[in-house]
Amino acid sequence: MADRSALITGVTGQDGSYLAELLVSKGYKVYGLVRRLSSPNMSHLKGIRDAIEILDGDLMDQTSLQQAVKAADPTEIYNLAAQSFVAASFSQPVLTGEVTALGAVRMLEAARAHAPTARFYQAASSEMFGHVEREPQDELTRFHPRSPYGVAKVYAYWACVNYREAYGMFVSNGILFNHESERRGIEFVTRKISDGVARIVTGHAKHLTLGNLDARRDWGYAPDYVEFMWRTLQHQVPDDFVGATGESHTVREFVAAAFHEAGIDAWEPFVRTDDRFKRPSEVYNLRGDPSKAAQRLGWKATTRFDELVRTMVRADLARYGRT
Ligand code: F7E
Repeated sequence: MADRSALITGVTGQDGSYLAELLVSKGYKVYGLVRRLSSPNMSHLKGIRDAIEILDGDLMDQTSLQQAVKAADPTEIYNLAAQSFVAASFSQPVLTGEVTALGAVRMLEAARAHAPTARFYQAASSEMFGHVEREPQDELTRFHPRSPYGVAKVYAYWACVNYREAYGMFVSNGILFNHESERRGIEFVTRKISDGVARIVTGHAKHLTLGNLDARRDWGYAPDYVEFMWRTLQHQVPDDFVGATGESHTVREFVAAAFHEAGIDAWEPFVRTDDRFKRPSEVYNLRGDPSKAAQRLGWKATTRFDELVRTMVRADLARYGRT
């Protein structure tokens, strides 16, 4: 039996699937918590489906979480599951609070009852900084969330700090800035752009319709960030760390780079904007300072912006049959 085992919530998503691959490659016994759906979506796990064990459970349901933690008896827990789409959190604020905020507390409670010595990673988010007071943002920057999602992540963040202080549990927050990949959900802006460019170039669409093109984000590559998560739990003591590239770009720059990668420099005629894709309160500017993670965890984002855009556009072009 493997002496290291991990339970991952959100294992079917972008981060969960990359993390599961990383931990399997390191010899962990990996358990993935999966919410029952009438049409299960395990596509990101296809390469490792036989190497991991799936457990049924839902962050809304305390009993299922307790049973999952008991069954896995993990040495590490990664809480990656959430209602993670910021735009949807405005139309479903209560659900977002239930899953993203209270779901984390339910996982902490399950861990406290059944695996109190397990190391616990919480997927905190740069959305907690929201209306930023200074740039770049680090572990000491004040939180000012701008969406129900950001508010829920702040609640979960402080719940984790509280379980560390109150019960002495090994609980760490990874405050990750945006991280993308060819596995990113199609509703997030980077993937919407890479997919949209591929559709236009292959004749499947005429336009790409977006919201605020001036928003700035610190975009990294998701496989780098699951390495960050693992390193966070290998640190001697539980602590909170920012994970970021330290570089920011506008949505407009992402659009230009993506069209350029597909051979189009005059991209403006192909892009429209619509208020439908704008948010009631926007986060305009995010750029992280990953110095603490560099010093204490020896972590650095290796994939830069141009390479990220290239990887995503090429993957979507290939999906539409263009190599
Ligand atoms: O938006 C703007 C939008 O939805 C990025 C999640 O993983 O990262 C992600 O949150 C920016 C925003 O990600 C469209 O207004 C313009 O300013 O890709 P996004 P996000 O909201 O930054 C953080 C770290 C998380 O924790 C979250 O879970 O792009 N934008 N036009 C658009 N965004 C979308 N989705 N669609 C548009 O058409």
